[in-house]
Formats: sequence, structure tokens, C-alpha cells
Amino acid sequence: MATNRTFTMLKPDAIEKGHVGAILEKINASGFRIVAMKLTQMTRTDAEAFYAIHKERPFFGELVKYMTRGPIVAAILEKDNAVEDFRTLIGATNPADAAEGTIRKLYAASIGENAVHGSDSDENAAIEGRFHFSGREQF
Ligand code: FUP
Repeated sequence: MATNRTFTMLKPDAIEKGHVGAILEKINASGFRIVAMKLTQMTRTDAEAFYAIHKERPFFGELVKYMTRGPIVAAILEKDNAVEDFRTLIGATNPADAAEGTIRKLYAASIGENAVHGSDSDENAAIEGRFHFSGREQF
């Protein structure tokens, strides 16, 4: 079923390398509207909870360290078929496998530091949006 919202994070490597402007430009040019957005930094507890599904994986410790080492930009995006279209825009998890022109192909260094997150389902988009944005924000 088509939906209209997804959730993204521009990860610490994207901010460190100064790619925030270019990535947001691409997101806007691809027809997504920014519904909510903030610069924030995840605590270790935040990152462990956000990525709890991966807690048994060998890369979990590195993932938590990476996601907490500096600020991220968290945002809720709106567009028809948002979840699927945003996954297409960012490309494969491993930038080596990502299609030409995708955000990860352009800006990600490796599977471990892949510049951007995109929700993988409508249900997770709602959960992840709530994780980062309290009910106080108006959107
Ligand atoms: P994605 O949905 O494309 O963000 O990818 P996953 O949910 O499978 O993975 C979440 C994050 O875990 C990735 F963005 C980076 C990290 N990861 C690794 O470091 N190594 C792996 O083999 C897989 C994922």
C-alpha cells in the first residue's frame, strides 16, 4: 500500500564531510517535502534502542559507536509512496552495490558508514519518527 511519510537520518559521516546541503537538495529535488527536521546527537542508549533489531549482529558495537560520535540530522519526509521511493533514492545499504546517482553511491564511504538512513516499512517509519520527534512538535 502506498504511504506518504518516511523517516530519515543524515548520519555523522555525512555531517562531518559537509554533505548535508547537497543531500537535502537532492531530497527536495526528488519531490519529498520536509515535514519535521532537527540536528541532534544520539546517546549510546538511543542508538542501542534505535538499532535493537541488530543487537546480535557482529557490527552492532561499531554501529552504535559510529551513530553516536557526532550530530545527525533527523527528519520526517512526505511524498506519495515515500518509504519505497526514498529507499530507491538512497540506494543499497552497501554503497558499492548502490545504483549510480543514489545518495549512498554519491556520499557513502562503506557499508558501515553509509551516510543516510531510510525507514524500510510504513510501520517502522511511524515508530522511528516518534522515536526522534515528541508530540510537542507541530506537523
Ligand atoms: P538499511 O536498512 O539499508 O539502513 O540497512 P540495515 O537496516 O540492514 O542496516 C542498518 C545499519 O547497520 C547500516 F546502515 C549500517 C549497519 N550495517 C553494517 O555496518 N554492516 C552490515 O553488514 C549491515 C548493516
